[in-house]
Amino acid sequence: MRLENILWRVEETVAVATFHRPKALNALNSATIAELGQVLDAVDADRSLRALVVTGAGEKAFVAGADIAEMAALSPLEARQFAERGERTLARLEALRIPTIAAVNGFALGGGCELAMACDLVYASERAHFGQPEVNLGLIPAFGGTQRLARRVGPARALEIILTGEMIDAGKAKEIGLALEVLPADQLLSHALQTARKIASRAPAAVALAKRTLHAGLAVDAATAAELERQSFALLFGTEDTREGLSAFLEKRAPAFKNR
Ligand code: CO8
Repeated sequence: MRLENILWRVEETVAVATFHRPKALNALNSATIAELGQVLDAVDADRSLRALVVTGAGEKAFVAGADIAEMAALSPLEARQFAERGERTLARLEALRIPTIAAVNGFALGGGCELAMACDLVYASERAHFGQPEVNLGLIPAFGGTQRLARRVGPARALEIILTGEMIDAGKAKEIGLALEVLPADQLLSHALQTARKIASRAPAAVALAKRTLHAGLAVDAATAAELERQSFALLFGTEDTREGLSAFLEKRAPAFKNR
């Protein structure tokens, strides 16, 4: 992978993608969105990976939004293409086989807040601020923000955040369910990695199907969702790891999952 704006590292079975554009508070320009696409390709291709942590470089920002300087020059057609590429890439991130954790270390605004919400779990540092400030720029969220925020915090809170364009701090983000936990800045990444490693130690097919079933279920009616859940549950009985997990419990030993 040739990446300039995302730092990429793998620690055993956990990958860490760190957005790194110091001159623009890690804002997402089209090159960075394309690089995120490459990162997702790499995750898809590496079956040994079990979790992905997404964070921002530096002490100030997670990702301060889409790149405003780049957006200022867009025609309507180009703006549509930019929004489409961003939205599709975040939809791919959301649908990734392995769980994803956003470690929000600072400003998560606009496209940055949308990036965090495309991750399964969101942890925030005490320094984090979230917001959808697009209306201050004469814009609206366009990387899925209106929909994901409404689903995470309810339509009324989402509208309050989107229509005022004001930031909320980490404590408020936790109170409304946008962040799961607030951690001291120096403990954020280790907490995210610890959670990632815990997930990585569980049966991989069960983890992947639990995620997929939850997301698929949210898009359909309750009866169809229940049927999807039953099918996923049944499917797992064809895997060695499920047999191993059940036997290990009965034999009072730790399971040794092999991703089979
Ligand atoms: N894009 C480009 N550059 C940025 C961005 C950004 N989003 N945010 C900050 N920067 C740059 C600044 O211009 C500044 O550059 P320079 O040093 O060259 O002047 C540098 O980063 C540092 O920023 P500040 O000096 O402003 O730092 P402060 O600590 O004073 O303020 C803030 C920090 C509050 C985060 C402030 O920078 C800010 O308000 N940034 C913009 C946040 C924002 O509005 N984000 C939303 C963008 S819109 C969006 O994301 C829409 C998504 C859907 C797009 C659809 C496309 C069609």
